[in-house]
Amino acid sequence: VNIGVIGPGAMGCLLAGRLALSGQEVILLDHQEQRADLVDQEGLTIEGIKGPFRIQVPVTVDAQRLSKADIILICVKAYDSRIVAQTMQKVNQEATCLTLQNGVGNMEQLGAYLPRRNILGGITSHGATFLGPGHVRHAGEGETFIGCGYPEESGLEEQSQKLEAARQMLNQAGFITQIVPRIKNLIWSKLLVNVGINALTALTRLRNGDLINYPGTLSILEEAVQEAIRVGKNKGIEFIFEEPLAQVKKVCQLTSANISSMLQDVLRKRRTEVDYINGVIMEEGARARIPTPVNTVLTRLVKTLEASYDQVAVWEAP
Ligand code: KPL
Repeated sequence: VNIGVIGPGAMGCLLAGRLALSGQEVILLDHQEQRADLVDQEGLTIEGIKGPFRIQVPVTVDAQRLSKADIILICVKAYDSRIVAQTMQKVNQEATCLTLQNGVGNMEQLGAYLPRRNILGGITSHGATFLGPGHVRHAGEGETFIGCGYPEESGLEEQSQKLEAARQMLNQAGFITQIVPRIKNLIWSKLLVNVGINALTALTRLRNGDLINYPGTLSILEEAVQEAIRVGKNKGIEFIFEEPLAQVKKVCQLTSANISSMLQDVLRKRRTEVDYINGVIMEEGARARIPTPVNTVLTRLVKTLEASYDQVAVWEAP
């Protein structure tokens, strides 16, 4: 199969690198010409698990080069999903589109522009840290689950063919992947993890594991996740973990040395995905009249942090 990966961030580079290393045909789409040229010439460097290795992958800013792709992996930040969907609408509507992005709302954005029968959703708990253009550290291994984004839009046979092709592609690259019938429950289950960890690490600059070592962050994490559980249950979400809060704490332990993706964004003074994580709980909570004070505060603080990147006051003790 001919694979397109959109977004040369930590996950995009990791996936493109490992897919290419396993002998599959991959092309990586970037939107920054200079960076694309650099990585196209120098290749991808992947450290950490199974690394370090360097692998040549074609990188382009020309979306047309994905017009023949059979499958496209969407690895941009959640706030860029719409522009990617609009681009692919012009370039290639036939490809299967797989999103493994963080947050809620990505499948919906893709489904607004692309044939819904082609949209697959998924979650992955592989940890990847961006070290520089084309340079990432594979920080932690985890499971990957995929499922149809819109199971009602196509026949069972078509769905299982698409899912099986995506699973084989990922498995061949060493990302052990399982197929599930309803991906929404998984996306919301992963959302709980990001609700508990991401904003708090971005605000405190702690690593994931430290959040449960301090009573202050531990109780904020617990309250944020409990609000999200209430909002999700009200929407009919069936969380895949028996004890979702215990699972979030387990992920803190399992990824204890990780710098969460939101803290990575803040350290690089980039926009974060808070609107698609804690912001979703805040908004869905307001719609359903479920109070979400903790997620509201977390969202507003992270938005303030983003808005004040260039205005950091440094106070010196007298
Ligand atoms: O998904 C993650 C992220 O950083 O976005 C976790 C699971 C919290 C790992 O760091």
